[in-house]
Amino acid sequence: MPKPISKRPRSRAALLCRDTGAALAAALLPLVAAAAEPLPDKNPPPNVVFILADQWRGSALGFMGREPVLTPCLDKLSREALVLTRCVSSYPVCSPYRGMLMTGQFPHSNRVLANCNTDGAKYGYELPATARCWSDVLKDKGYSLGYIGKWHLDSPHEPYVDTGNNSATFAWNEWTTPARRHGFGFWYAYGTFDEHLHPEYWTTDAPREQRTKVNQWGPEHEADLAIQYLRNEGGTYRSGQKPFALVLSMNPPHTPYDQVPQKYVERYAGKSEADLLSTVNMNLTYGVTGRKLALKQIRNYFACITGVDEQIGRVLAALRDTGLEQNTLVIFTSDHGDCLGAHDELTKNVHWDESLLVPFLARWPGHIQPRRDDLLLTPPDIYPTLLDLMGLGADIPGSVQGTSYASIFRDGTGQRPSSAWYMFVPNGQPGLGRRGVRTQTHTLVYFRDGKAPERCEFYDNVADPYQARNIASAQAALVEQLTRDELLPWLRKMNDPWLDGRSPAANDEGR
Ligand SMILES: [Ca+2]
Repeated sequence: MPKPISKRPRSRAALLCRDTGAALAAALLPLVAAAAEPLPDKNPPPNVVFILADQWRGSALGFMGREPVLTPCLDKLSREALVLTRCVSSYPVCSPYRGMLMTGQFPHSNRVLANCNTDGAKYGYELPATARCWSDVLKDKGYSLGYIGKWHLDSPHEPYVDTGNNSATFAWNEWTTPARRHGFGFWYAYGTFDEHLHPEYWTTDAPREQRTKVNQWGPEHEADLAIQYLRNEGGTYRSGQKPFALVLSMNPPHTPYDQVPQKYVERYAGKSEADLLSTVNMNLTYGVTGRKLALKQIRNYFACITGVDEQIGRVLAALRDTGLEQNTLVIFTSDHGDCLGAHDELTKNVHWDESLLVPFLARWPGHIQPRRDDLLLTPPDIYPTLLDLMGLGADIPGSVQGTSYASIFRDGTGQRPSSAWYMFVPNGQPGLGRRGVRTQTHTLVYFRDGKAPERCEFYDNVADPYQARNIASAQAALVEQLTRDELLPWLRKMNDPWLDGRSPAANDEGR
């Protein structure tokens, strides 16, 4: 309901009193009243800046005090934001995470069951053009939408685009047709492409054959563009009359880690590799191969993170300088982490915390109480939580399967999940792979390949923070309980074909 018009001059005067002094306000009051100029809504729709990194593990944040990584800009943001200390990626690899982020659905429902590439294309793994993404909702609500950076939600098709990571027989990168951009009117993006010092983009109007090739570190280039989008000089990037949502999707700290400006590597001068890995028990959780990889990569991994942190700082400064800070919801997170050799795992897409847990910070002054919270947020929850926070709860479509935790975001109140789910699906075998749960204290994972007997791993993450001792046999009763009370309800909720095959221990319950 609009407020009575007669009250508006008084509130304008009140504002002026605060900003410029009572005398000036009094002098201007008749003028303001006579003009009857419409005032901005008391609760104008918020803008959104969603910053997504790739392969940034949840422990690699300076303010968390767990790894000696330098993230001064996020350290500052953490004091102004809600920080989720146990945010779970659930299916910790690129396209499945991104599919869930955009649709609010589980992978079995949104058709992004594995990475988008030539193999995945055989099974139709890509974001459907018909999906109702949160960006589609915002577009219908009158938002201007911009997407900068990595998208990775389209299958490559022949003839493959001629980029460095596509060959004649196998491809990753693909152009996103305008019809598949889900409301993003400003487009400066690519599918997936890992030459970080020489990135390539398709612009809004560019055809498939025309890429913009850049000789600048990707995150820095993309931050430059994001800042221009925020400033919007001459209305070049978006409608100045509309609220906006901007996604800034930066590929680093994705491999190859050595493609990073040297100035960020130099921030770690004087520290040995052993210093940089000092918070990790190398003997307990690293095999020979893993230890070698970790020692080789850790400096550059941290350098990538520090460089991206600096770009985030630049974007946040531009938000402040343009006066947009107060009414902009800022989110920073990552699609998954990286084991980087821990547990002898070379990379991601596994159940270990280094792969599974991601950073998550959300800032909206006056609307989200800055604090730390151990909410077990999973990717399908982001869409409904975002819209609910923005006052658009009634516009969340029925297709969304995640849960809104807007009330927990605001002030910590509300019902919480007792676990987060975990999944890996081999291409074309939706009932196989791995399924599990991460609770506040434990990790439970089942492995099924259709050949060897099914097996299970179980970790006490409190007594054993490096997840080094599988206690599935010793704690069989607890495994059974968690399977029955946590894992199976998740699998039923997502109608997982895993349930049709050979069962986890307690799968007969409830059937
Ligand atoms: Ca990724």
